[in-house]
Amino acid sequence: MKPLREIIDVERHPIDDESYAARCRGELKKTSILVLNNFLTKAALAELQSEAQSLHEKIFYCSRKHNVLLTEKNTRLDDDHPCNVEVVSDKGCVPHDLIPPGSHLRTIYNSQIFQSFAQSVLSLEKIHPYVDTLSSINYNYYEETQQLGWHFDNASFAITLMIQSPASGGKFQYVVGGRQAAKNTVDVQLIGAVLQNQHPVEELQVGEGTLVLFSGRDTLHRVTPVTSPRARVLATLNYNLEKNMELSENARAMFFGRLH
Ligand SMILES: O=C(O)CCC(=O)C(=O)O
Ligand SMILES: [Fe+2]
Repeated sequence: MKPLREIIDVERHPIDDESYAARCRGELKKTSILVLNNFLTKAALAELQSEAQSLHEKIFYCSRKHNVLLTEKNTRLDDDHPCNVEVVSDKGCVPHDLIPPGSHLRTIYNSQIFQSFAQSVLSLEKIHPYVDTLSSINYNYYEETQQLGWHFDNASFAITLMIQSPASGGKFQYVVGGRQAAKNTVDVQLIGAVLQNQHPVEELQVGEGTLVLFSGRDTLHRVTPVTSPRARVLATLNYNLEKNMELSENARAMFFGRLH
């Protein structure tokens, strides 16, 4: 196993330095999204790219329709209400138990330094791994035509690492201000306008090796369809605010095709 300093470019991103973490926290507060370019070293990125390739035959693909809140249809509202409108998501996933034991993703995920950095940036006391065997670290694969429809996450924050960018399409788009989950409020008008392509959206050009951290529960976001044969491959590092959490059985069945 390589040490963390050979996996993360710590000269560019001194994550063990509290003043650097404070700067990142400020950026996240200001823009709702933190983008750290060239977070991975060149060597680690190349190794993760080949690891992702080697797992290709293990990918479980799922395709589904869902509304922006990822909830059952609200029968008290019309079918064309912005919170009931269905969009399509289709992507592939390799779950945690298939990530090789020596993977750099595990080194990052388990690192106290990385976890402390994430906690500091997110202003959280402590973050915890999932206790089920599938959900903590995932590779996500978006092949040509695949996409993620507009949604708010169930988890309050998301940490992703871009492993392979597609040649075209597969853009991460987002709109700030659509929901305040803590207050149980949504901006129906804004969601409706976004769904009808009548609202400007932010678009991120995410290069390979970039770490993105954002408040997915309160930020409407999507991934546009990949339009190149080169797939979009992204690793997600998934933590919880509470200890001993499992991803729901429904979600595991849907995303991984199995429960264990
Ligand atoms: O692929 C991405 O960049 C975002 C993934 C995402 O939004 C999700 O898995 O909920
Ligand atoms: Fe999401």
